[in-house]
Amino acid sequence: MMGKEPGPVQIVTVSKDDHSYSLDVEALEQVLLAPELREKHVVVLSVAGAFRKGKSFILDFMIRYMYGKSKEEWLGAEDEPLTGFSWRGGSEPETTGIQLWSEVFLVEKSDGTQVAVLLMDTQGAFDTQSTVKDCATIFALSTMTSSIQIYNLSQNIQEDDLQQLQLFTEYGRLAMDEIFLKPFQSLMFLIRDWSFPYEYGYGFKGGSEFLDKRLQVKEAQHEELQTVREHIDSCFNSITCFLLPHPGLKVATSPAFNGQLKDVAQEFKDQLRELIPNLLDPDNMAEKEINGNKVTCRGLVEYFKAYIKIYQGEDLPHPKSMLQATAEANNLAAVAAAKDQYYKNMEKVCGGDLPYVAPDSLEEKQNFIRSESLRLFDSTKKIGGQEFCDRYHAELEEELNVMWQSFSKHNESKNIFSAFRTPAVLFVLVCFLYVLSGVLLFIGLVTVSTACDIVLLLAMIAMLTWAFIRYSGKYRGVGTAIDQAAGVVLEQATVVLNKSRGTAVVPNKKSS
Ligand SMILES: Nc1nc2c(ncn2[C@@H]2O[C@H](COP(=O)(O)OP(=O)(O)OP(=O)(O)O)[C@@H](O)[C@H]2O)c(=O)[nH]1
Ligand SMILES: [Mg+2]
Repeated sequence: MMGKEPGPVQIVTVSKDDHSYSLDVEALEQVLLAPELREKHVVVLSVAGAFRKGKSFILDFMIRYMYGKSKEEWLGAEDEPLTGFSWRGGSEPETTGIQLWSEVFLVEKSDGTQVAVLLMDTQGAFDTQSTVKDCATIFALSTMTSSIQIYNLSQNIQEDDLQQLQLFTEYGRLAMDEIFLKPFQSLMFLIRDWSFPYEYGYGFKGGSEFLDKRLQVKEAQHEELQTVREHIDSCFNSITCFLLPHPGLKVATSPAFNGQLKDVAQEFKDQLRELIPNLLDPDNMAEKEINGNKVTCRGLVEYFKAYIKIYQGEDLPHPKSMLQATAEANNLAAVAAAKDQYYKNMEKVCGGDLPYVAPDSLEEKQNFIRSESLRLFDSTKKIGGQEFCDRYHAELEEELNVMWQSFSKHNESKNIFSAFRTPAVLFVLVCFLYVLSGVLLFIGLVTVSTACDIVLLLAMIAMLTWAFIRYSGKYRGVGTAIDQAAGVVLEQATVVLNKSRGTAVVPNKKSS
């Protein structure tokens, strides 16, 4: 970025059309691969959370601090507009994808080591254009690549804020190769517009007390609430909280407000003076670590490339909206119950060791059991509406068809005749050839009679081989071949018999 004015650099872009993500490697390398930076350990501070809640705004004060921290009044002049990451009023989302501040700040810790500080701004979650997957991906990517993640919330920590955090961090954890006990580093809940200073005072102290209360796991709590808290606790090395007061009505509502301090409430400015120097104190900032090793600027480029690839691929499951996920679970449970009922009832009719059932009667029973099972599915109350339900109904029908095929085959295999079809055919063939050979010999056709004997011998060998295969279960391929050959013989014999009968007797009646 030499020679250029520092500014925001877009490194991850989310496509609005097909919701795909792309990493601008060149831009990322320009930020991180400057010769004086590339081997330095990196601290990445990211701000993430719902859209339109002042994320870019607070980051711009951090940028001010980094440039003016040597001065007593780093917060700036009273009428100076606030610049940096693009922020603005209004209801429409502003920041998209992930942006970095082009200038990486080199700071020195008290032990003399230098670290590179990178500021990261992210797209607001739950805006009008992004899917749950988009939001989860941006949040996960920024959590995975940052050492300090600031979770920007408005007014309070609500249970759904914790649930979203759980979903997003889980999505991040899923993409990591190995699961470490604590996959991420530091998380800070930044509560904006804190309105209850009489309960918990502004700043870190009140924040810490408030957080302890909110993240407490109690015996009496519902399991669901406990799991969320335990999950969040298991994901981060350290969790802190800061309560920030309301910045004043001009900041929140005036279209003409452009960041000048004179329009910002005094207590907000006071708390910024506590928050930002503390957050950006070189000794407080944890370097980015992956797998227990500190990451350099150069290493971070590689991690970015690897992580984005995972989110570009199709391997990860798609996080869904709460309604959709619940509807799916509901419908799947109903499908499972219906299938279970079908299976149990069919087992009673023709399962396991029960004797062979005539195909007609079995089909009739099956039709009844099937309609009962479909009725059970239809009568179960399900979330998600008719269209959604129809899809699972069709799926259930499909699965019942497959089960029916299998029951019907199983029943067929119990038919004694079909089990002994091959030996019966071979036996009749042997008898027939024996008689034929005798007759031929009697009328003097010795050669033909010998040929008959040879075929007879072959049929007997086939019969013995078949018996051996059935008994031992070996060489099943040969067994199938013998079955097929017997099938062909039977078919031909039937055709011949039918022909001779058909000309003499009634026109053939369709067998059922
Ligand atoms: N109520 C309130 N408004 C704030 C605060 N900080 C900034 N704002 C206002 O909130 C609006 C949005 O600020 P941004 O910084 O653009 O918000 P953002 O979270 O980055 O928004 P997106 O980039 O769209 O996600 C601006 O009008 C700010 O003046 C705050 O602490 N409380
Ligand atoms: Mg923004």
